[in-house]
Order: sequence, then structure tokens, then C-alpha cells
Amino acid sequence: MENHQQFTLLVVDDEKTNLMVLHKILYPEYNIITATSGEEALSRAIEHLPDLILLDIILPDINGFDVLLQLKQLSETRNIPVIIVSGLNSEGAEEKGFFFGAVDYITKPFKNTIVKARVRTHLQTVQNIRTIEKLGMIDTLTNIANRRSFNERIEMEWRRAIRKQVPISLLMLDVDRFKIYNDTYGHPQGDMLLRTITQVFTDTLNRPGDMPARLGGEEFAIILPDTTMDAALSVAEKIRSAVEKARIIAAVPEADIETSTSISIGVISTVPGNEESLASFIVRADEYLYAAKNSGRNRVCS
Ligand code: GH3
Ligand code: MG
Ligand code: MG
Ligand code: MG
Repeated sequence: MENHQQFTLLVVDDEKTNLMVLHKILYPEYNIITATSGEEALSRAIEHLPDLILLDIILPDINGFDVLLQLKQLSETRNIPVIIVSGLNSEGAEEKGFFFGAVDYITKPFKNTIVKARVRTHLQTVQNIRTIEKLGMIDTLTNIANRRSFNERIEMEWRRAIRKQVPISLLMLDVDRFKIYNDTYGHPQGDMLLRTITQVFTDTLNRPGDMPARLGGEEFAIILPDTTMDAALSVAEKIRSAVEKARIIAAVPEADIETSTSISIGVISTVPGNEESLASFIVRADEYLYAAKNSGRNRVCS
């Protein structure tokens, strides 16, 4: 996976000449922010959430070990790797640094090439973790969000809707008679149908906050933040009708056949407060989806 993002490093040292040396080594490959005291290091870390921190130990106010401890106590900064760069080269100091959660310990005076290499190694790990995290959030068949990201996102949007007292809507969608489609055209063609439906979602949804997800099998959900029931119903109807109109080419041994499908949708909307839990909100969406199935499929129920 390519990544053209430039990493941001927070470099903490109370001596200007040290900062200048580190800046010279690491810029312009990385974006550099600096701090010359413990307090400043903490506030800049929280403000900028850098990808890596180079931390001096002897500082005029809070010493580097305490800065490290505080970084590890805050959920926003806990996972930022910290390399200690210190004149303290006792075994005890080094042990303490690792014990407090530093990923590396470089003693001054340092070799420029070694600092550069170690920074690059730790940033590679940051990059790898991000790639893995990203892969864990995406459904491999359709390339949209999976159930894990749906769960995370709906909780976040639910809390936000409570805080701002704005509506949140949820669509639950399930392909009609998908088993028959699979049995008729084959599993790979069924997979193609799921991708076509996903494309309909992406083409229909036009607000950046809207999030379609594949919950499993042929079941999908769409989170519509800041959306009223009326607006959600109109989105649902647009999707239902676009799915109905979509033509899916099924490559079977003899020829390419033009096939079609349909989808049933349950819609709910609320301005959340204390009356209903998120879990029961989701259950309600499922109930409307089943109502849509039971009343004949290829329809929207709310
Ligand atoms: P209904 O209209 O009531 O929803 O009927 P249905 O046939 O769509 O529902 P059912 O739950 O009986 O069947 C779902 C089918 O979806 C069965 C399963 O083999 C198929 N399926 C689940 N995941 C996948 C997948 O990733 N790819 C393909 N091709 N088929 C899948
Ligand atoms: Mg110092
Ligand atoms: Mg189905
Ligand atoms: Mg189903």
C-alpha cells in the first residue's frame, strides 16, 4: 500500500544547538515540530499528535521520564512511539526509559546516520500498524467498511447525535432471494452482484459523513448522520430503485447474461436521548427490514 503522507516528528530538547542538529538530520524528509521544555512537549504532542517523538531527558521543568509517563497516560498520545535522545548514558536511565514505554534510547553524542536509521525503522513500524488497522476495517470483497468499522462508527455517531441533539438515521439492507441467485449463476457471480450493489451505494450517497458497510453475507447497513427520517427515506428509495434498475452481467459458461436483483430496506431515525439505547435502535432497524421482507421484498419499510 502506497503512502505519500509526510510523517510529523516532535523533537524535544532544551538546547537550541541540539534541536538544530536534529532538524538538519531529519528535515525535509519529515515535518518537524520542536519543544524546549516538558510542558511545551506535552502541549505540542496533544495539539499536533505527531507520528514519533524524540525526547530529551534533562529539561528545565518536567524531566523527560515524567513527560513520557504523562504521554502514556493520555489515550490520544499513548500510542505515539517515543525515542529518548539523552546525554544520560547510564544503564539505569536506559532501563528506566524502556520501562516507561520508550521504543528506543539513543545516547548523545549520537551519529547522524544512526539517528536517521532508527527514526526510519520506527516510522516503518508506525506505517505497518496503520496498514494492518486499515485492512481490519475494510471488507475484502466489496472494499467498503466491514462490521467492525460499522460498530465503531455507529457508536461514535450515536454519541455525537446525543451531544449535538441532531437526528441520526440508519438503513438496514438485505439482498432479496440471494440464495437463488447464487444457486442459479454461481457463487462468483453472486460476489459480483454484491460488488454492483456496493457501487450503487457509493454512487447514490452524496454526503461525506454517510457510511455504507457490509455486515456480512448479503446484509448491509448505511449510517446517515445528521439525517432526518424524511431524508433517510428518500435515500433508501433512491437506493432501492437504483438496485432494481442495475443490470449485472453474469458470466456463465454459454454466454454473458444480463441479470437483475432487488433489495429490501428497513429505515429508522431518531434524535437520541435517554429513551432508547443504541442496541435497541439497531434492533428496530432490523425489525423494519424483516417487515419489508414479509410484505413482499423490494421495498422500504419504516
Ligand atoms: P431473502 O430474500 O429472504 O433475504 O432470501 P435470501 O436468499 O437472500 O436469504 P438467505 O439468508 O436464505 O440466503 C443468503 C445467501 O447469501 C446464502 C449464502 O450462500 C449467500 N452468501 C453469503 N455470503 C456470500 C458471499 O460472500 N458471496 C456470495 N456469492 N454469496 C454469499
Ligand atoms: Mg536537555
Ligand atoms: Mg437476503
Ligand atoms: Mg440475509
